[in-house]
Amino acid sequence: GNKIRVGLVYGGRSGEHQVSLQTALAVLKAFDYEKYELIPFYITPKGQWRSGALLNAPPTAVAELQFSTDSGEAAGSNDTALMPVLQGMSEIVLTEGSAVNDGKAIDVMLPLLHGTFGEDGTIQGLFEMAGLPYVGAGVLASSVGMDKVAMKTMFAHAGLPQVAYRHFIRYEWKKDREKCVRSVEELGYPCFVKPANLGSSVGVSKARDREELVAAVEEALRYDRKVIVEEFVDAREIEVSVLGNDDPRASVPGEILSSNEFYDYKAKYIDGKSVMVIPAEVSPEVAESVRAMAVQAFRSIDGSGLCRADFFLRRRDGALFINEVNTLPGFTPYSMYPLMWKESGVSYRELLDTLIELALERHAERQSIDYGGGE
Ligand code: G1L
Repeated sequence: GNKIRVGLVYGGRSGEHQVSLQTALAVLKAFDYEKYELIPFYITPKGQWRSGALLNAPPTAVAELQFSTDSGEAAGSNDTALMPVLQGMSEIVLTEGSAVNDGKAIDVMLPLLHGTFGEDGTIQGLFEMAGLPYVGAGVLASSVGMDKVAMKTMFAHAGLPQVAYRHFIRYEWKKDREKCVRSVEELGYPCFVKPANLGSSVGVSKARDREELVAAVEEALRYDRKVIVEEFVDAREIEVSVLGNDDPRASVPGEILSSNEFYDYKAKYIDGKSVMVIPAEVSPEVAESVRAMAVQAFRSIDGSGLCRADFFLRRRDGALFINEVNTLPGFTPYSMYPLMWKESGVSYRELLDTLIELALERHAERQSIDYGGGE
């Protein structure tokens, strides 16, 4: 038929392996199979790629997405199994076992991967080299979005307000710790110490004095060679979903309430230990400026497809600061990003439709660019 063939990549060598599997299941359940056909690509925790058979209907459990054989890892396979998979993506389609090739290539890839081998622009680079359209941020926006220091540099250049911060690499810390400490102490205590990479909260700690600062930096250096330290602000956490390419739209803002804030709150959305309030209870003026800033932040990293922009709204004076953007936000139907769109009138299924359309549009535009390789 003339269905759009989507390759879904999930799993991967990261702590978010299970999250990715759960998200893949949710996404596969939401697609309109009258319009799309899906080819699943599962990356095992060891980094082996496994492609599954073409799906014309949604699976029912994550176990169906892992293609596990009784012997565990398939015999004779290893990480280099990536090569045929890549060829499969751009030319033919390899299905479970080895079998069928119906001669039709994949139209668009949808990566659902977190961490060092998926979120930082590497898989996007792989798709670029295979000549495949893919959903979401490109190589540059993905890697900028993965590095807090690079991201803050872009935000600063765009004139977006941010909290004060310092950063250094392991080498500088080892060579002149006093200098690093003095520079950080200009921020005052408490402060937040974080590895520059990683979207998640590993290696992140609050330091209340010099002793805690030293311990926090040593801890953060376990996860990255680059560390960032941020000033503490007593603030509300406001987020906005951004969707589009050159002319992106912003959703209504939402708020994340921490465990000590939501006690007694009659919340509509609860995700583990945090409560999501959508739309956020802010003035129309704050809502407007946070939405405009979210679009500016998306543009500042050269975003495409989507991002979730996270802000601090300082309690003392209502000042807004951009904290970060996430080019691969949580993406189950109960995650902040899709829920903010739902409250803005865009369903989960429509979101997937739009993201696929945006991926194809971006690819078509890039196809028309003259890279100087013609004869
Ligand atoms: F496809 C999108 F929309 F670009 C997309 C891709 C990946 C949205 C959200 C995510 N999120 C993730 O991959 C994850 C880091 C939350 C793991 Cl599932």
